[in-house]
Amino acid sequence: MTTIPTQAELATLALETARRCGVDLDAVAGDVTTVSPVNGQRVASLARHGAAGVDAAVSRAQDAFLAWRRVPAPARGAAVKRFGELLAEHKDDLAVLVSIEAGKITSEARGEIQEMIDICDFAVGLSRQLYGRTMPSERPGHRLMETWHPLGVVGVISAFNFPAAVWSWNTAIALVCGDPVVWKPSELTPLTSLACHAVLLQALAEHDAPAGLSQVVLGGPEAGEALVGHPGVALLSATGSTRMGSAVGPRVAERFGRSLLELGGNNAAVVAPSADLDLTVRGIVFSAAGTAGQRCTTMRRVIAHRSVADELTDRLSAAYERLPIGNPMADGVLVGPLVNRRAYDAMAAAVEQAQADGGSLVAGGGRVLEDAAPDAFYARPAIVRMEKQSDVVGRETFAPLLYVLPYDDFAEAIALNNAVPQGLSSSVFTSDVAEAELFCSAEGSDCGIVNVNIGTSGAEIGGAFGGEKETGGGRESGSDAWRAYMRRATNTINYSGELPLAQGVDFTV
Ligand code: UN1
Repeated sequence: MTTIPTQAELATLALETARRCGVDLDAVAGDVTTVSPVNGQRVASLARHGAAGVDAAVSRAQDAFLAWRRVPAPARGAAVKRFGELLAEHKDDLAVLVSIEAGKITSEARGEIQEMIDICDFAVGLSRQLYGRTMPSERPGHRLMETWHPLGVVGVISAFNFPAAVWSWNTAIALVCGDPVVWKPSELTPLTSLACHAVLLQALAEHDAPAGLSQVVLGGPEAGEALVGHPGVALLSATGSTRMGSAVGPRVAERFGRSLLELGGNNAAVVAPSADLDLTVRGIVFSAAGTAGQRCTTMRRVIAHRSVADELTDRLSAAYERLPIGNPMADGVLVGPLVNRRAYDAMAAAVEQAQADGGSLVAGGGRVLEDAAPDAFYARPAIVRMEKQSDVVGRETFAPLLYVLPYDDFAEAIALNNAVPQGLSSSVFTSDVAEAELFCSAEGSDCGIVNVNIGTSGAEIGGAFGGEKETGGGRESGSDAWRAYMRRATNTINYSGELPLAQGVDFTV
């Protein structure tokens, strides 16, 4: 058991760390109290910029756009390169803030900052590779090509669980694409956002970027709604619950804006009889219990062949027994707190419902460290054996709660994997090449992320990140996700001195 830091210890550490990253705390002081999930106590009191703040920020960003879109993309990349260097210098500080505000263990908090450094590297390379295509024209003496141009202001709404990295995926790419960013971070993680932003501002200032190119607006739903509805926001990138996404998507579509939605997941692993169980157990435990079950990619379901389901469950339960739970910043701890009481209550209610549906709780569940941290919510990661995929299994409970379901043939396993409303991430553990290929095929998993012999979480930034169905369909981060941040112009250039019309149309006057 580890000692839980006191209110004064954590608050002092958070404020000193934020200051070291360049945050002007006086400028953001206010009366909205933020709390650390580590001890459930006050960290800071900060301002709320709200809807009026959004208006002002978007209008500054629109001005910045006019200047930034004229800066050559590789020069924009140079500013992002500097951002990556400064992130590396501040890696430990930013990770401390992520731990304090999101409750992540140090290794995962550092991983989140590394993910930011990685996306900067990616974006710098991308700044020289914003390729358009050329196509053969059907007309003589004509050239047909496409050019990608900066799009406009990008609004980013991010969630508490990746308080830094998700913004950076959007921002690093948006900046090289020539777009300003207005960020509405989670209300639960304001200091992390302010610190990340202060580091970016330093990089931008060193590269003479226009004022207002990157802004943070602190606030609650009213600020989020203002950003979503603002006609000056060309692309709205939102990460959060499916409920939030179903409000955001239509609202942006109504004004013909673009949205990029990264919503809930209900990620499963199929475990076949030929799976290497040592590797499988390690893969599942990281994806299901890591980050205290609070990633959108967290594994929430295991669909195990009936012949291995008992042994797998026993081995998972034994591993769960050994999971050190406690102060996320202490050495050796692997499971930190849930974000708040609501998250714990949702987990407890889901465990109860699953049992009422015929499931049996075989590991974990329940609260720990209640005496040491009465205002914080540390939960024992839980495993529930289920015979059937009932409604509660189809819902995303944002907590370390893993359902284990049996299957008899592989087609049934694929059907179970796909039989939920969400479509973010999925895995198959197998040594059978045909099963692995089938799972990855058009008839296989319907998710945006489909893995073999690795868990559902912890994706690298180089691939496009996102999922289908209720996950929202957006793609962020690597591959060609940058295209969402630019507009495409198709150019037909006539150097023939004649005017032949396409499709052989004759229009001679
Ligand atoms: C999220 O939980 O919103 O693949 C993002 C992962 C991380 C990103 C998660 N790279 O788990």
